[in-house]
Amino acid sequence: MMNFPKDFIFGAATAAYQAEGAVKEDGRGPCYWDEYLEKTKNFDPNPASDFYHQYKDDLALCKEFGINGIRISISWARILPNGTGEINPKGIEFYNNLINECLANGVEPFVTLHHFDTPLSLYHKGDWLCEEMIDAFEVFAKICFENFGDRVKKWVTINEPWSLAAGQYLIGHFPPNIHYDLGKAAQAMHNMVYAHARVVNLYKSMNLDGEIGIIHILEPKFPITDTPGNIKAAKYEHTFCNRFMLESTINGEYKPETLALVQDVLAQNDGEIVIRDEEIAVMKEAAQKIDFLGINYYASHWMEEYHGKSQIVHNGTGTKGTSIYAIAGTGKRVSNPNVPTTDWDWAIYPEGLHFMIMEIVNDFGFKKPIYITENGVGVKEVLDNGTVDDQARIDYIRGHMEAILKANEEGANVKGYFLWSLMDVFSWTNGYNKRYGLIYIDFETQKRYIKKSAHWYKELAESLTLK
Ligand code: BGP
Repeated sequence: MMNFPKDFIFGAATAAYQAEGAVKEDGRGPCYWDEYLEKTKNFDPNPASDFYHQYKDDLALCKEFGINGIRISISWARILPNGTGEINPKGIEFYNNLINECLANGVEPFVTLHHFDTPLSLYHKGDWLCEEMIDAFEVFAKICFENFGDRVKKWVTINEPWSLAAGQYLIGHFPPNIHYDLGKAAQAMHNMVYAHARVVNLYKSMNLDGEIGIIHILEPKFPITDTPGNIKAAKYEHTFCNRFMLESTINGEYKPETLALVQDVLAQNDGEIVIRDEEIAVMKEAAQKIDFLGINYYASHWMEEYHGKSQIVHNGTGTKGTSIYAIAGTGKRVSNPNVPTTDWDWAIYPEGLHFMIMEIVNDFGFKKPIYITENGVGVKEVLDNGTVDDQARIDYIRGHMEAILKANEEGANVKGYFLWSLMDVFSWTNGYNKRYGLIYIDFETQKRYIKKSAHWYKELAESLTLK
């Protein structure tokens, strides 16, 4: 039996594009996913979970089920339809109402400014690879702070720089669908952390009464067996995906050995990265000023040495065993026969979350609060008698909660957990059959149904005890 601190946040997460729908309503401008999905017809992101219209009901459910925190993100294109320029008053009105509704229900909003949804005009100018984007992001952030900063006390600058950069320039399943361009991926990652830093410094200069941080996806990499080649592959992946981001955020600069390793990977992939001294100065200032770190954790990876060309096959259908991920200059992800996986080949390994938290606490000496801002399991589910018996989700959450409580006992300061996701939502590259929610959505009727896990979560939140 383990106890949670009294003020622990039992939260659930959403993101604007994945939950709201209403992509053409009330003056919202386009984001790049709209253009891409209209063209490819892969999935229809509209009305997603219809959160734009049903947020009041969803927040009432949060209250009913003991959920005292919610991650929402602000759709940049709802506030600034062209990415820059004129403000859309209807966008401001929507988020004012949404934030007020959160507070009225006793649900603390953790608000993300960028969750994968760059406005179309800025995307076409180069997205995170162009300076104009970074300047525009700062302007957008200021508008949000000015309009919502009196009530929002927890801000997140950017969600998962690594996943976004990898999706756009390495895996290629996010627009602009570029494959194996590690140079662009690394540059975008660095630019995002620099943009984050500018926004942290801006926020702190505004003397608002709140806290600000960034969210990183952190998936540890372990050698599949302890051969020197496998150990090196794990170290390379871990450094490129995790350390590169953690050092830039927590220390405000890259260690020489980290930079050397990243440069080595880039050299083997005809890529390069530009990091300016003035950017590092801004990042160092922000590193002192950030209030918390958000960790998204879903899976761990086991690595094998690899000397071939880069090759990635994304399992977007839930057909178990179809993923391939091998990168020239780093290594290949392989499955660990002792660790269960989801239908999407994501290894279920709570120890990996504990491992990453402790690395941050012990290696980085990070003693500020940590929030687990996403964690959850994607499952194919069907409604049965008005509910879903999602025992697998309960087991998944319990395992990860145990890992968190163990980390806290060992000196970490994890202050909250946000299940991905509050309700079933649109999944960027998987559509609608990969369900994560505590609340089941019938996407035809948009009716909500309570899953078994929601009842379990309520009991946990109310008792503060993990039995
Ligand atoms: C994270 C994203 C979320 C969400 C989640 C699940 O990386 O921040 O937006 O999508 O992963 O991923 P997926 O929907 O691909 O299963």
